[in-house]
Amino acid sequence: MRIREINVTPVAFRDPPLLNAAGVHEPWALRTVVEVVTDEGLTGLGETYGDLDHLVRVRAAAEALIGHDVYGHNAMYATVAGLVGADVVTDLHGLTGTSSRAKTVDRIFSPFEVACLDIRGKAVGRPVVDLLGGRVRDAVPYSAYLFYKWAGHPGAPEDGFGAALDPEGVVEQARLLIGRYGFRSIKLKGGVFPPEQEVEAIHALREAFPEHPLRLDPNAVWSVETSIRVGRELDGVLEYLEDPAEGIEAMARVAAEVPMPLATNMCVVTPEHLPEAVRRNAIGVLLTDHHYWGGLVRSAHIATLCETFGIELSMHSNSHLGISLAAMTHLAAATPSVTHACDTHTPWQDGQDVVVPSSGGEGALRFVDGAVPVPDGPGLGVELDRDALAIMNEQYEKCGVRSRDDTTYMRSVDPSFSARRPRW
Ligand code: GKR
Ligand code: MG
Repeated sequence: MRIREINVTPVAFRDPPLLNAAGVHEPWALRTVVEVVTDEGLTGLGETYGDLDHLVRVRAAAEALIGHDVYGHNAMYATVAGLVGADVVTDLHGLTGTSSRAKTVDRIFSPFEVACLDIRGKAVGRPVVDLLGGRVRDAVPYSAYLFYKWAGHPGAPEDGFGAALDPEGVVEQARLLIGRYGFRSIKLKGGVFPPEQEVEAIHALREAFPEHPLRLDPNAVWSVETSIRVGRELDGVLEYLEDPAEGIEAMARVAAEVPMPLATNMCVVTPEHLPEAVRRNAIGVLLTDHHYWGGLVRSAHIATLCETFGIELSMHSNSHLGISLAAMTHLAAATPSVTHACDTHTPWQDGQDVVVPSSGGEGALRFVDGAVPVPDGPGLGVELDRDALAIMNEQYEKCGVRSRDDTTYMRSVDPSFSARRPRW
């Protein structure tokens, strides 16, 4: 079955002012929707970043992949790799680690691989999880992903989530998300306020939610010394500490001195990083992410490798829509070593989406007790909502944002803001 056509559509959707170490989310988040159409009339979906330099490369890859066999992932990967030179895609927010040629190839290849798996599942009438080895769980647990945030974007009305700028606000936000989705783990995005204030918020969460595993992620804005101090202070409180310091060497120094495992989606972001991270014992948990680990199959291979070296798995997310949530859910459902609840930004999209479930109406992509039941329809189990896609594409055309840049947006509000690392 060969690829006849590929539609690449950039979209924009509303995003609340979520604070992080790089600045603050802009009012519009970007994604790119990839739709692969075969000569037999089957279609498959993929979702990836919407930043302009990435979009340009995805479009070039889409052209180059016409005519490929949807079962020939190795040939497709080689074609994509052949398009990428020494210049690499960087993320302006800098929260997903360093860029490299390998990571760039993996990022571009990923949505096409997911779309072809969607097609292959539809062709045989089986969900994608079955193409990845079959399910080891029926539902994938996600964590309540908390962010410090303003009540609304400057100059705009308050959004429905309210402000969260102190421990009380953070606990309130946790109650809201847990009340709506039933999450059973909590992650706080840190690196926004001095570490003492974030430690205070974690203690407040522990008091309010004594049974929920907790994580804190300051996106590498702490020095090694600060990371060790905070790690020791939170002994017995955190399930894991995510990216406290920058780079494998610094993480290894912290890991040797703190009681909890360190997790990362910043210092180990391509297979090239694994040997050194293993040799130095830098991490206990890898937050995998099929969007930059080269799709679902390559992510599953990395998971097996991690298992060999005793590294547990969780899953990383950026602002995303339902195609990504479906793909993440199929992957996590087929991966035994994903033993920690995965991250998702879904609650922050507040119902905006480009897909509807294709199987069982309400049955797919719903959160039940904080977990998404694995869609059991063929392929990813989601269908494109063409009206929603057209609206979001129009939003993209009009919104003016072309690449995510949390720092510049933050500086437009607070000119003294600095995203330097380490900050504390
Ligand atoms: O959405 O602001 C955000 C997050 O900070 C995201 O960009 C990170 O990449 O979720 C991510 C993380 O765990 O570091
Ligand atoms: Mg992280």
